[in-house]
Amino acid sequence: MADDLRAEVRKRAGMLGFDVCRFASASASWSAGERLAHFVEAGRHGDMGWMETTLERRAHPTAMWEGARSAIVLGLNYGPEHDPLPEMQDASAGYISVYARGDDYHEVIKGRLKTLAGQIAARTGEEVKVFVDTAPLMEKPLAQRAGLGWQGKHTNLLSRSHGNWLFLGVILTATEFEPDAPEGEHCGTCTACLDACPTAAFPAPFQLDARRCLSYLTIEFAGPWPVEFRTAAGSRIYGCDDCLAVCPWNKFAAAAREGRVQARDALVSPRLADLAALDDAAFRALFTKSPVKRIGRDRFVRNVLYAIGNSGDAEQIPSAEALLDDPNPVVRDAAEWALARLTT
Ligand code: B12
Ligand code: SF4
Ligand code: SF4
Repeated sequence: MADDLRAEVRKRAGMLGFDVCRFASASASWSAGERLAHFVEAGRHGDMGWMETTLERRAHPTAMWEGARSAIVLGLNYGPEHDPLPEMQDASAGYISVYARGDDYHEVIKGRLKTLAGQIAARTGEEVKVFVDTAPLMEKPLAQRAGLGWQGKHTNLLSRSHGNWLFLGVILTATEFEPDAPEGEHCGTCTACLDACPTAAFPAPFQLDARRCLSYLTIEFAGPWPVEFRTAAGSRIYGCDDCLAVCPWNKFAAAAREGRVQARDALVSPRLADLAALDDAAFRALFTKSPVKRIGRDRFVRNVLYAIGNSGDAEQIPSAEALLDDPNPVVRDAAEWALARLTT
């Protein structure tokens, strides 16, 4: 497809607020599908049963949509104003990961992808489909192929120009666009992310065992956690940023331009005692339009109670006591555990 259409797509992507827009083949073969199969066979997806049930379609873009020829991969920078990790020194506050401090990125990105995809379809007359996170498409290997960056030893996609804080979105199209050059790997001998992980979730560089990852445990996993992870979680109550935040490539990162993904004050170092007291309605009100809302009050309060147990702060005891009779058994178990940690 002519270079002028590629340039126009890039320009329109920029106008829609995307920080990067690059092109890749969606039909060329890759090894990512085999690696995904290995990940699932080893059980590393844990309770994310949707990874197993969609395995075949997820393995390659053309397995999901036979007609896919090109991928337009978009990146939206959600960089924080400053290194977020020192916030965890305040043990009476909860730590919400940077990606979840503003509006839900799915909502922010999806509409813009649809707008851009509509414009491309109008120009090419060919079919397009849009993806952000939830569909059975491996977005990171596609982004690497398009040259947005590379999958680091922590398995996330990072970039020489944006560091580690990029949301990804993809448009698949039946049109053949000239691909951009893929990005190579620039981790070298660095192991900062592997060393920083509080739960040793990397069985090897470039591989993650999601079952050990605090992002999985706080967001995806509904049950009571093994004690090993409760203590390792510290004050992390939604997601985890350690492996991203320690990466030396963040020296090239800039703060997010997009206001909707910037942090809301209420979601930076919120008081654990306030969060533990949230009922369903107050939880929904606090997390309106936030991705945190998706996990529901019970799972969130479970996370808050683990953080209370780790706080070493006797003033948190009444918050745990107040939840000993909670209707939810996982919350009750977390309250008992937190209380035992603070009183024995
Ligand atoms: C499932 C999932 C998770 C799971 C599993 C994460 C994972 N690393 O797989 C959990 C819940 C843990 C998770 C956590 C997070 N997630 Co998530 N998640 C996804 C999702 C839906 C699918 C990812 C997937 O396919 N995983 C399966 C594994 C097998 O895939 P993979 O990581 O690409 O695996 C590669 C490597 O393991 C490697 N590999 C395997 N073996 C070997 C061997 C060798 C020798 C080599 C070289 C490589 C290699 O090759 C594989 C294929 O490329 C994507 C959205 C999407 N549809 O793609 C978002 C996505 C990856 N998540 C995202 C984010 C932001 C996060 C968090 C940062 C959120 C947070 N702050 O808490 C954390 C990061 C944790 C981490 N270190 O990965 C972003 C990442 C953006 C980016 N720049 O990379 C995505 C792309 C969503 C989006 N649209 O923006 N996530
Ligand atoms: S997000 Fe946290 S727990 Fe998960 S791999 Fe990275 S550092 Fe480890
Ligand atoms: S911290 Fe080091 S090893 Fe990890 S992704 Fe960044 S450069 Fe690669």
